[in-house]
Amino acid sequence: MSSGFFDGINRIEFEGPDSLNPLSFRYYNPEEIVLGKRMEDQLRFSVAWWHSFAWEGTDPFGGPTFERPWHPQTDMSAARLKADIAFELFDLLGQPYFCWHDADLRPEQGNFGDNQRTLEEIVGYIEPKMQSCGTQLLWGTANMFSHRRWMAGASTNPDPEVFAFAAATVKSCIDATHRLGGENYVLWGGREGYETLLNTDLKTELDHMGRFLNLVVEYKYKIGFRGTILIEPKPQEPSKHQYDFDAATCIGFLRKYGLENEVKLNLEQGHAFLAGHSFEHEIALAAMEGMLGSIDMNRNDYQSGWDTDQFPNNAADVALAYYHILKSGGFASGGTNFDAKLRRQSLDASDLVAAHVGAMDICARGLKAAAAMIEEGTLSTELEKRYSDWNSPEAQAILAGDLDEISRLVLEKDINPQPRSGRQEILENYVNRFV
Ligand code: XLS
Ligand code: NI
Ligand code: NI
Repeated sequence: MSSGFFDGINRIEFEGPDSLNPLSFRYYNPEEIVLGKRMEDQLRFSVAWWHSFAWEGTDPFGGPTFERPWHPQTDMSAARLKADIAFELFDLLGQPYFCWHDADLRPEQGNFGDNQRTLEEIVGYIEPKMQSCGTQLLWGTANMFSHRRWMAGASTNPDPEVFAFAAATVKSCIDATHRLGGENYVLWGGREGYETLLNTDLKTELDHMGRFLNLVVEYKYKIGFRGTILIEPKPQEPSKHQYDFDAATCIGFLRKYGLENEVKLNLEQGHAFLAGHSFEHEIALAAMEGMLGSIDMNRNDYQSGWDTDQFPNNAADVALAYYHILKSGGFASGGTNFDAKLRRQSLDASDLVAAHVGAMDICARGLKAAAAMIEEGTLSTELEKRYSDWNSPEAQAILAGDLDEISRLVLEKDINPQPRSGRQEILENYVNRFV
């Protein structure tokens, strides 16, 4: 029985690029084969429970704007109604995956025992819905940043009781993820960082964060959870500085604490932007190290300097992200999670549907463009050409030499390198043929 929230909206169908129906897919055709796989299996779309259902439309200056039937979210009957409506959206979109934080699923109870009990209760409510709807869990995670107990960090908190509370909370969330067949488990450390170095012992905090992550990995094996553990880089916001600054910082952290073969990265477009990187930079770097796990596909506003979490709508940006994902072999356990929220004036149920439809379509366009660039091959050929001089035995001898030998070689052969074009505009023009 439907809740009526989406009344008047039918299941979204693929109608092709000429369709004028705003609630249809023009590019996302789940069955179409892209680089040998169904498009749905390449993209692995996921709806984020927090932005789409838990967030009430607040901003730093204003209260809730949405007034959904399940607001305020203070009791378990609201949590169940929210779940009913979430699955109605998954059905409308034909959504293969979703993601949650514990705090999105059920109200905060104020103590660990009740938090764990109500989480189990709502997981028991969701489980049969997943079976009938066919939507799977991409990842679960713990919200260890909203409640005031986390204000000075979770695993990096100076108070050992907060570390313990965080460990117990993550255990309950991995248990729930495992029970629901989740394919990954995410840790994003919004409060794992600092406001001021004046009160912060960097070494103690980082060592505790490293120990915490090792506890998580040990527990994963203990219960036989087969999903991938992911951490999510972000440079700042809400903390002034966050330890998981960007992909490179996270990779160094994982190596330091012996986790480089156990943990991968969940990369978010808006976070890359905040770190002063492009999204494809973060993806290419993680992929190069074999640590690309999953992506949060949203965008930031170009004029405001914070994480505005908007739905993606730029085919060119998205195409370059998927280019690097496909180049690295595509997603394994990861997927494309829309960690994106409506604008707070977008009040209608149709806005929520349209946001996802548009995002899925733009990602499908980007994916197809990326696949076409790979199949056509010019970018790869150009890249190989640019480095091809390194293939000669003389060039390899340079890498094997010492500084004395190399300097003799430069003198003997009178080496005097002539700069060559980087061909950037030609390559950019090439990419624009596909997007
Ligand atoms: C916040 C993060 C968060 C994580 C999950 O900026 O993107 O939503 O994805 O905790
Ligand atoms: Ni984010
Ligand atoms: Ni995210």
